Amino acid sequence: MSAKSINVALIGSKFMGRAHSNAYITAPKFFDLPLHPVMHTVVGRNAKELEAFARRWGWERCSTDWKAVVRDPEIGLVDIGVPNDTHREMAIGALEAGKHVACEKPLADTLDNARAMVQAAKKAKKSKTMVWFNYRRCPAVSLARQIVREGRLGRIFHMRFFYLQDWAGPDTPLLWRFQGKVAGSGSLGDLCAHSIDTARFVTGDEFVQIIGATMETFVKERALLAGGSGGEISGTGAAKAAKKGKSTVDDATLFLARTRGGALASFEATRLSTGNKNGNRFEIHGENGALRFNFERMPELEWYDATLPKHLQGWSTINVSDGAAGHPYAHAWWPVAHAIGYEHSFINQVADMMGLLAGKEIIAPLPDFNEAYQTQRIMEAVTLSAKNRCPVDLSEVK
Ligand code: SOE
Repeated sequence: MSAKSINVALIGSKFMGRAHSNAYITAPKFFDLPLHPVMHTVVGRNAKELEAFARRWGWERCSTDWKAVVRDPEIGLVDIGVPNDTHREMAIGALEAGKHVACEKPLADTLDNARAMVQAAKKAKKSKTMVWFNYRRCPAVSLARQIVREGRLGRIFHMRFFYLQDWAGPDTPLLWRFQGKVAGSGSLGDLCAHSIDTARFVTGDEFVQIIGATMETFVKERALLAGGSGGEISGTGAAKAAKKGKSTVDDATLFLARTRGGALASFEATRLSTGNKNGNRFEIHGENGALRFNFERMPELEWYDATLPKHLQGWSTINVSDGAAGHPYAHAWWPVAHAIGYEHSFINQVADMMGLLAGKEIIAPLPDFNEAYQTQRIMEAVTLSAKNRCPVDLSEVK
């Protein structure tokens, strides 16, 4: 099949740079893509490191000048995988150059910057935008959405989302993720953004009010990394640098919300829940059934059918890997119960991105900038609720 192709420019060569590069390499091998992603240019700050990255991951070119790259007439898709404070400038630059734009979550560091990105996207009529809320493309999460859309839960009373990590102890240095002017927020934007997006994705419900919220910075100061505040989570060795810097983000966020459908929602996100490594979890309780998911058991979705005779009711565990059963994305991967992992949520996303750009039907909706902006509004409402210790109606947050 002579699939058409699109030249991709990836901005970012750290954690997300690797996850996205792997996805561009692998998606064409497992999916029959209507559009082939060509790994044209990778952009980073350090030329020497970047050349090694490009060689390892198969990028044809590399550049330290993102402004020139987003204007390169050969580029069709610009993919932004760098810290949150640079999303706005890069995305708007790419949109003004007529490119399609993919951007890592959260959409931006601040609501104002996110809004500017949405406005630019609206003006750029020929450009499509996509945001990497990758957990939508865990097969179990997409199946949960399908089960809700089939009406099997009935009226939803509770949704409970918790994203529990424990990598940010006092020994973790002052990475960019702890600097409010770079990240915008800590656990809220980094972790809770996923939970908020997943809640809206799976239930199709919308938030009407943040009833109450609290945000906590447990570790007030962290060791400065030699050579600046870069580094990723993997750089969290016991940095015993003498100098320390102030952490200006939340380590943990908890909030309660009410939804348009009348459900009560509770959210918890923390980087200090000792023993939990990447515990992206949810429970959704309806009149006729319930769902449970824990990313640390990624292939599994737990289902409770409350319509069965009482003596037969109990939690069942669905291994969401059966292509013959129509499980989302399973057709592309291995035989049932041959588990896939974290990187496959990104590979599945590239398959859907290429489908979207080719105008084809895709497996799970891809959030565009406006969709991701709704999550950013909810994050802002949470921040206001925590700061002012009061309920915040979403109608007040434009
Ligand atoms: C760090 O908390 C992090 O890498 C997040 O930034 C990702 O979005 C999440 O998928 C894993 O944890």
